Amino acid sequence: MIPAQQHETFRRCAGEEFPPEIVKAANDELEELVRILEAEGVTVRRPDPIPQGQVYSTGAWATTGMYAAMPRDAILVVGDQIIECPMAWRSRYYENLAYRPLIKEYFRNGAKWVAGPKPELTDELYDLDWTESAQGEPTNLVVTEFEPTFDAADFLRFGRDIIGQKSNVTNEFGIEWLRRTLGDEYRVRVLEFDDAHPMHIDATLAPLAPGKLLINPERVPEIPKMFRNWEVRAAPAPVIPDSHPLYMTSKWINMNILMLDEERVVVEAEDEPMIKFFKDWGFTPIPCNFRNFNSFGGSFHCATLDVRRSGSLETYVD
Ligand code: DAV
Repeated sequence: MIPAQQHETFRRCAGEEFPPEIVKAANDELEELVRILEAEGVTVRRPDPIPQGQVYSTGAWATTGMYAAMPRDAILVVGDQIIECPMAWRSRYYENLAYRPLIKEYFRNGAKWVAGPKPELTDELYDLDWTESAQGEPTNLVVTEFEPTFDAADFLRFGRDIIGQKSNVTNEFGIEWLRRTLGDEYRVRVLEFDDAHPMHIDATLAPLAPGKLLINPERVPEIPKMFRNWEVRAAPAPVIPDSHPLYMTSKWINMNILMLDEERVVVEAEDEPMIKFFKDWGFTPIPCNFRNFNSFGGSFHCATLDVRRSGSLETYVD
């Protein structure tokens, strides 16, 4: 995930405030994204800021918050259900509250609203002796099976099929909780990729349209059988320079695009190879500056959460 040349920065700055000039630049980019989405006919709703600097504690531990910039991580929307995720990071314990005013409103208008079991996040949830797994060995994950945890961004929705992965924030317990909560109408299926530090599936696979899948060529050496009837193409290599700060993500955040429908795709404005790639494939790329936002660990998919799309529930994969 975090590029090697940024590890030192992460160690030095973890727990500190993000540099204000990058926050400001990222905010400007977010406003640009809102303008673009609205111009394309999307209804955009924003969360309410919640204080992040205040210390909070469950008794077992105490921390401050991180941010509420990535609705895709905290909230999972499947059909008419809104699911608040039991997230594994202590610094993200209250992130859901930023979305509560919106969720209450959606609930009043008919949505179903459920929340994962509130996790304890005690030391038993974390493998405190975690080490990098050896080449060719199964990936060591930092979360244990102490209690269910997952981030919504470890799941992608393909109609009836919800495709997810185990990661450093999503355990089997959490996946099973989600499977039973969604019930028989959905199939929750788990895939494994070549990713030494999995956290979120949305820089590994991206469904673009029925039958069209974008994959990360480094992490998906073999196309999963369920996509055998799909046209699958590898994302072009990222062009983010080494000098650009990426606090919580790999450069593959370049493939964290947002599909508005089966043709229109929001793409980072400086990512010329990606813009060309989509044009060549018959899509309509819509460029938006987002590189400063990328520094915080996400791009267009992470920064948004589509709560309402038209269409019916269908089966797309084998
Ligand atoms: O490099 O795979 C993606 C994070 C998106 N929420 C990565 C991190």
